[in-house]
Amino acid sequence: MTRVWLALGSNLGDRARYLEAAREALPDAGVTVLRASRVAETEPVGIREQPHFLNQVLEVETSLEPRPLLDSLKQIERRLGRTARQRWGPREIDIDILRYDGRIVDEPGLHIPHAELQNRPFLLDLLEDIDSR
Ligand code: PH2
Ligand code: MG
Ligand code: MG
Repeated sequence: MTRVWLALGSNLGDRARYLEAAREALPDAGVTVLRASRVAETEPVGIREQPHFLNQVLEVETSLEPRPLLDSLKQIERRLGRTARQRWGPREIDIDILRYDGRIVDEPGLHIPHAELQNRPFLLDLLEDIDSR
């Protein structure tokens, strides 16, 4: 089992419900949620003209390797009805891998630690928040 940190994000539709649905879908994908941060409303980064996000960070445990984990997370996004495809644009639900144990992965479409982690203070904030849980 490996300790992994995920970020959930939503800025379309019933944002809180999308985060909840993502949390509920993880166990069937072989991902156990150990701790969840608070849910934060955050200003959009990258493309600023879009609705505010709800973001949350999860500490999870899984036996999936990074690539199969990524595939499973994308499958959950699709199943929950993610339609938006624009890079950094609005989306119903986004599930990103922030950290995978201490592993560094740099492959097409898969960068761990998450490439934007240091540019999104709210993610660092939520990672810290988890430790108070
Ligand atoms: N995700 C993005 C682009 N911009 N901004 C905030 N506040 N939160 C996000 O999760 C986010 C974003 C692309 O994944
Ligand atoms: Mg993202
Ligand atoms: Mg993503």
